Amino acid sequence: PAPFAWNDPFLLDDQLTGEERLIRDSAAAFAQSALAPRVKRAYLDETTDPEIFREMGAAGLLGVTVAEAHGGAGASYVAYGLVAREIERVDSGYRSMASVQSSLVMYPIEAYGSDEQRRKYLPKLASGELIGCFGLTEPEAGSDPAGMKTRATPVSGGYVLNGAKTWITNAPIADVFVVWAKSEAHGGKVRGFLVDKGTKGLSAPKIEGKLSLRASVTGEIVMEDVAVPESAMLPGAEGMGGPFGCLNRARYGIGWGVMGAAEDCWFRAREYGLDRRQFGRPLAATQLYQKKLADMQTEIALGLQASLRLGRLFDEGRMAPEMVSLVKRNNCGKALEIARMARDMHGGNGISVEYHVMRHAQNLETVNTYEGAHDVHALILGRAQTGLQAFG
Ligand code: TGC
Ligand code: FAD
Repeated sequence: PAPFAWNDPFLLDDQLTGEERLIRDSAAAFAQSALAPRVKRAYLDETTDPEIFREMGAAGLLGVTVAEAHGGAGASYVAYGLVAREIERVDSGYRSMASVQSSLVMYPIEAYGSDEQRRKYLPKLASGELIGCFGLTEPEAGSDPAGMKTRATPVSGGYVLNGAKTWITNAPIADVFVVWAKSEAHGGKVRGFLVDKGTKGLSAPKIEGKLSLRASVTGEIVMEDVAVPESAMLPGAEGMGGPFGCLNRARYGIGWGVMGAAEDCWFRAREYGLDRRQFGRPLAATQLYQKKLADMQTEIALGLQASLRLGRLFDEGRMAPEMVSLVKRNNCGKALEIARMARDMHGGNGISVEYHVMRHAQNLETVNTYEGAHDVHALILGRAQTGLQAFG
């Protein structure tokens, strides 16, 4: 029989191309050298250093799948997933910052934008000189974003935007806001607008007091008679397919990312159990402890294989959104269970920021909710197999 690699049971590494391994290794080096040393302080103080975007840009980690001609890295969806995994191994908030920039801001500009919009924004978003955010959720429209109230009213030469978005990653530090609104000039269909910081009537107050994802800043977007030119509208997207097209990419990256956070919890729980002795032997020598480690190993190995398969399907142009729901939902749910378990296995130490596992568990509460809550993805999958819509 072949030897068993306990920390890579299905030899994931073997299934990657040389380029994917290089990108993975450079993301890992960046995450461990630039992000890991900052995370405890950032989490405790609830601060986000905007400089991180420029550092990620310099490391080539923004816009991984965006074409080189548009300023991105032109790499595969698998490479993008591997980057998300390495960043989230440190903190889900850092992965959030990167995935919003790449999948929710650069992607729609590349996929739906005009040449002028691509030239104006993409190179600077790739370098991290500009920070982007994505405004879909509203105070009264979360799981049901089609219920949004934000309106675009046509005026001479452009539109006036009115409405409020909430729970928006990066908003308080953003330079460019991708905002989704119902356009009166398009029969009430949802259209995307690129709004620059400093536009009159636009503000983005920070949401204080989060107990999760504290290293990533979150805010509102308030729009009071915000006038934008016609050229601010994304020409290539009309209807909810526009924002959902972006969400497919971000959700896919989250599927990989949460496995990074889960692996960090698993490896830490294993180490802790080997070092910590009670009743005259290592905790890791007990049956219950080993069962928990086996559960973690199993779910992570399966979750990574699912992510890899989905990434390959993305790269072949064969992704169906339901596949993304299946992987986003399952990987988030399993990662959250694993992080809570790792917290328990660390005993009292598990509640300290020094041991990292409770920070991951708190973060994963958000990740399990945003980009489609766990149960909402169940309803998407339920609809796909019964033909019956259970949302309403
Ligand atoms: P439904 O009637 O199913 O569809 C309406 C239109 O949208 C199209 N569509 C999709 N297109 C592409 N990809 C998808 N995944 C799509 N899902 C739907 C669909 O074809 C249809 O098009 P058309 O042309 O026929 O009109 O939609 P619904 O209104 O019934 O929606 C139900 C549901 C549950 C699927 C949807 O609303 C949903 O996914 N809710 C979850 C909301 C969500 O994910 N919000 C995320 C906000 S962004 C965020 O959280 C960022 S955090 C990032 C970070 O910090 O990392
Ligand atoms: P609700 O929709 O009110 O759901 C509450 C609960 O009800 C959930 O458990 C849900 O599963 C359940 N539920 C809802 N509908 C049904 C149903 N039909 N049947 C059964 N159960 C149901 N949004 C953005 O647009 N951009 C961002 O950058 C962004 N970043 C975020 C960052 C953070 C830190 C957080 C917390 C959120 C962020 N979000 C962002 C918002 C996020 O996408 C929403 O919180 C999420 O979609 C859920 O919406 P909601 O909070 O309104 O919950």
